Amino acid sequence: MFFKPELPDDFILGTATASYQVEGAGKEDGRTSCIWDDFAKVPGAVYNAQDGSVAADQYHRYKEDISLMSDLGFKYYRFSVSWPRVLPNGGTDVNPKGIEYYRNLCRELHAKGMKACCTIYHWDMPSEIQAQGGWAERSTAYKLAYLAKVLFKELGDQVDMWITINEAMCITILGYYLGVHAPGIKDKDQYIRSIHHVNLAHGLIMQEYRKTGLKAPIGITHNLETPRSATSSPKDRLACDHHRAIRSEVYTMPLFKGQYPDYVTKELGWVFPVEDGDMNLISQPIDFLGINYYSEHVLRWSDTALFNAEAVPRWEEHTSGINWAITPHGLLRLLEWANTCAGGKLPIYITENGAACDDRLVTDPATGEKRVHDTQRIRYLADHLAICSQAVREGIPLKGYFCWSFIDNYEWTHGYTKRFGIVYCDYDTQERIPKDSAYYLRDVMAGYGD
Ligand code: PNW
Repeated sequence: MFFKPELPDDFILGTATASYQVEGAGKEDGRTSCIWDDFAKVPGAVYNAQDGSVAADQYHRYKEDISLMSDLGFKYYRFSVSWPRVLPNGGTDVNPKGIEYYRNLCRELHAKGMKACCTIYHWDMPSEIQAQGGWAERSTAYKLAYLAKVLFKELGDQVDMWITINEAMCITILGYYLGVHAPGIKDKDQYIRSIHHVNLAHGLIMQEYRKTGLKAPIGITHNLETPRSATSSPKDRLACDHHRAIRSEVYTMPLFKGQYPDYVTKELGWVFPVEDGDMNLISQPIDFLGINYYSEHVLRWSDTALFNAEAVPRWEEHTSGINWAITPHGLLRLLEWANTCAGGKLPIYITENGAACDDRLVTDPATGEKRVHDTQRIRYLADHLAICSQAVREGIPLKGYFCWSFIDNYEWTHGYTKRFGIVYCDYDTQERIPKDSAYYLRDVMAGYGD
């Protein structure tokens, strides 16, 4: 038994994917390799060395996918652009086939009465740009801004909503400090530099965009973390504050205040490679803030743990696929915090939320239909949508929600073993099978869902 989420009539419900995770066609029509193609080849980096060369084959099946989205009732599709498909080898020559693909995708969405939400950077950096230093180098920010300029020119008449960059935290911490995501670097100096260069890239893209006079809203998506303290002790609370400064505020404070957090610059003594004018570029007004949310951390102080914060045992149910705690109320706390940071008036979208579950494909004995009864995911989505309606009631300018993901896809280091889709992908046949959660969202979008 679920409650129907009470959402305003103009509240957007969409669904999301990212280029490397769904497109496939890794070597087709001029696309060259990206850092995830390379990382997948590093022994032990990715489950079974799986890569995105085929994935859910959306490059060839976008019409079928959009038709399914539209049948379910979605009005928005969030996708991302593959940098090496549009600019092979990370150069400056535009690949017409790459542009054609994204124009066709947008046209197909519009033909179905849907809107296109385009993320410019969702992690698939051309290998050549990494070879020149990747995000540790300032020049990379200018190279991404060049890609953005190309996209504004070539797709500006088609895209209804732009997102500059997806999850700076994952790009920097996972990619350059912990080394668990591409490019697999573990280097504190490169990590600190990468933070500033990703922030700068966002600012440069914003500057390019405002020059074009295009009117579609543009924003950035962060996976912000506001951990909850395990106890009420000041020390444990401090550990959470520190964690939040490192995981969230090194991105949000430059964006909203034009400065880096004191804890990081003064107490930790990190020196960001800031040049004159950078902070003004980074803090230009945006049209909305995108937030990706999966789970809330609970932390306590530790003298020995990284940044003095360590996780504690949890009581909540965990998702069956990836073992992340299910914490819908954490989303409300996060929205309240983010809304305060953003000044209280900036539209906010949840640009990703969803669950990896242990999905089983079954055949319905009565009808012979293939089905996936993903009850846990339905509950997860329903509980988070209920929080969205509560946030709206509290006056938070939350304008929409994109579920992650439309279809099962390449889950980075986990390869194809983790399924986040509301649509099941049979990777042997590329058959799409809507899971029960897809029918649940269909009912919500039709005005029911209870
Ligand atoms: C986000 N972590 O990634 C991404 O935006 C998606 O591409 C991804 O599929 C989705 O969340 C689900 O994971 C993350 O290890 C990947 O903390 C890893 C982490 C967080 C977010």
